[in-house]
Amino acid sequence: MTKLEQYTLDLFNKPIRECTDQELYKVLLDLVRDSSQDLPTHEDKRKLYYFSAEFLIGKLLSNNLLNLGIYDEVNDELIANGKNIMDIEQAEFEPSLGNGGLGRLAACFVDSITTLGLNGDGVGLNYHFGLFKQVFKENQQHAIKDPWITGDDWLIKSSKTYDVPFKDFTLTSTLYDIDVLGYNQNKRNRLRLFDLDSVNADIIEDGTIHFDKTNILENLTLFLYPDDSDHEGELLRIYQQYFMVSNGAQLIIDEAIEKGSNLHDLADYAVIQINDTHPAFVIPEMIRLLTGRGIDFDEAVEIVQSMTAFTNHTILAEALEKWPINALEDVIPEIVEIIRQLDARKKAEFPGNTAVEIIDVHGNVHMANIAIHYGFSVNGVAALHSDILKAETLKDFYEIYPEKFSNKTNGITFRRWIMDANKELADYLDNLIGTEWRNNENLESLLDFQNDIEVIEKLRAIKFNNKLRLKKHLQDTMGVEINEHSIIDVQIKRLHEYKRQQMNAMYVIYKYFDIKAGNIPATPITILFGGKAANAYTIARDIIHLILTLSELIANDPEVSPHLQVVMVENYNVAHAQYLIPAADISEQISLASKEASGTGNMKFMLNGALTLGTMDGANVEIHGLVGDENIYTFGQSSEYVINLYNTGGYNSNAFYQRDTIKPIIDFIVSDEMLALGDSTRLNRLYNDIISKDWFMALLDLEDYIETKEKMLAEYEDHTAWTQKTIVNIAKAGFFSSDRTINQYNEEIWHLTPHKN
Ligand code: 7GP
Repeated sequence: MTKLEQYTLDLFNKPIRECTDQELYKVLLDLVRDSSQDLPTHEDKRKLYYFSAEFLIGKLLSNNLLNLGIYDEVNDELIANGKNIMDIEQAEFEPSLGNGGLGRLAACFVDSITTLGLNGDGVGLNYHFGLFKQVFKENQQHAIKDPWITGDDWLIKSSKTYDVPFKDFTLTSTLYDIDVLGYNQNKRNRLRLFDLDSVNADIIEDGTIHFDKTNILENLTLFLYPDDSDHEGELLRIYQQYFMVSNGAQLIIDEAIEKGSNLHDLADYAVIQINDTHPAFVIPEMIRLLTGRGIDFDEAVEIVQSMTAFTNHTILAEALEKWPINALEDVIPEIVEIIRQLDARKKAEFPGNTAVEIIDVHGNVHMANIAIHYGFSVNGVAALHSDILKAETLKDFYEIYPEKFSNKTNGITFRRWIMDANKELADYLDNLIGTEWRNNENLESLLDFQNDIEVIEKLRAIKFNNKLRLKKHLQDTMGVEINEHSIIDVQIKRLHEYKRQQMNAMYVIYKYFDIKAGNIPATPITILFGGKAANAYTIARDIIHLILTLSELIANDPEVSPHLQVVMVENYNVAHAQYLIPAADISEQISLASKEASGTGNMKFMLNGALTLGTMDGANVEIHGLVGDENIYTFGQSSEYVINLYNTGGYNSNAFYQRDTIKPIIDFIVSDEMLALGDSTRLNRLYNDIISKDWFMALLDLEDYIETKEKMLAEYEDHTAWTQKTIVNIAKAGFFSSDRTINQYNEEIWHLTPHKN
């Protein structure tokens, strides 16, 4: 009897063939969890703790089967019994423990850390509802709760628990672990997610989510990043951050002592990577814990400094966290005391240098500044971003500590983003270039096939199959019908003005006019959007409304709809991405230059044979460098130009709006046709914002964007030449493996010894 048969029988007392997908999901969950638990965790002295408020891990079933090396075996057996993993995996709820790029990066990183045989755990929080679930009603985004903890999930309750002291009470944590498996690795790591036992899901939903944010005892781990636009939300976030780091720091000390540390040598046992500023309180917290255990303050500062490294993920001012010191006083007064001391030291060391002070004259505590002064490493996430940090955002720090700064260009795990998401392509690559790429991510020998007609045809066929797969997925999940013979153009990412979904929507209007004028595209075009807007971010929700309204308008227009379709995928998440990316022809990476720190979707599309339509921003710059001008479509003003425009205040959107090429497009947003379908307040607000502010300069690049996209669509018609470009993109994607990124972190920052199997 096979293992699968045995498990099925034990759980449901019937053969595989007679089980429902839901039942088989439980069987496989048990089987995989048991197999994972059989793998030992690392025992080495030195360990990495990757602290992150987010881990956007996605569904784990097929990924874990893949990493255990039993995917094919299990799937063959299921197929022989009339079942398959794809259907079974529908029963799994996706943990929504992240907002976007930063959280997904953390998920790719823990996969690579384990795959490379490094001793490293993720440390975070176990949010009960994660991020909200997005639903569309009347062409608007509504937010509802997204329960994912069902009992049939990957959480394993541990016996570890810690006390976390706040001003008015002490909270006792519960720790849940999720096993992190590496690809063909015989040791596992873990995600350590701290939680409370007392969570009370008493919430009100009326299109948005309300709950008692002051009831910390019951609500601390209820949601990820609750709206912090009010004071109570702000306090809740401080509670969450401190709860996360205090637990994490206590765990580090515990584990180090177990391995023989005397705490003076703690930095030999542990290195902490803090994923943006959310975990930056770990620095004062670790100092508090060490001094509480008899180490003097100076030495504690030195120890913590030598074991803490910081990554910055954005230059957007609103994301560089600063907390009013009064708010901190209300929650964690002991930590404020330590922060004051840390601040005083730096004020004495750098008198008058207000740009680098931790507590500013308004009484705000700058979290990044704590991390930079009191850590040993600061890195950006793509070459351009790291340069901007040095030259602009963190210039004053760079002058003081040039040796701390480095770049670590982001990466993506190939296990999820090709082996799992695009099996057909992965298997075909095995045939062409052998299976070694699965271990070393080197795909360059694919270039030998650039002129091979058979290969070109096969790659086109795979793309078509992925379009069919996407079509079925959208039918099943949204009841939407797309044309599998169309060009698939995809923009999926959080909704933000700097990412410029509004510019893509402006293109849609341009194309709508063009088709109305009788210019029928040679191949129909499907433009897919996906992404959530923070519920308090009004303009972003207005942009969603614009896209959904355009989608409806075009769908209702028989003249245009056979040639152009616009779909906004509801509740975009990792699972949707795994269908969308392999099916895409065009990868929209159109942020305003200088604003997208890196992007990682851009890498996933490239790896799956889509061509980038992008600005010279973030990692697009490195993609351009690797594939060459002929194999990418770039447009728009440079980051230097844009930074200068901001510095001089020289951008005037209204001057662009007045152009004959632009005015009709923008006016259409508030046309009678649109107002008949859409909400006048939302559309007018957006229109007025664009013509008077346009803070992220969509109009600056609009003409160039339209022209470049048109050129791209025209060139798609030469299918051979297009596919040859996709071959170059796939072949050059190896650089963007997160294994490469993690090797760099390890060699230059963490210094752990890799275990080879
Ligand atoms: C994102 C950046 O916007 C994106 O460009 C980058 O690829 C990603 O991090 C991973 O480095 N930032 C966030 O998701 C975020 O929340 C605020 O930043 C702290």
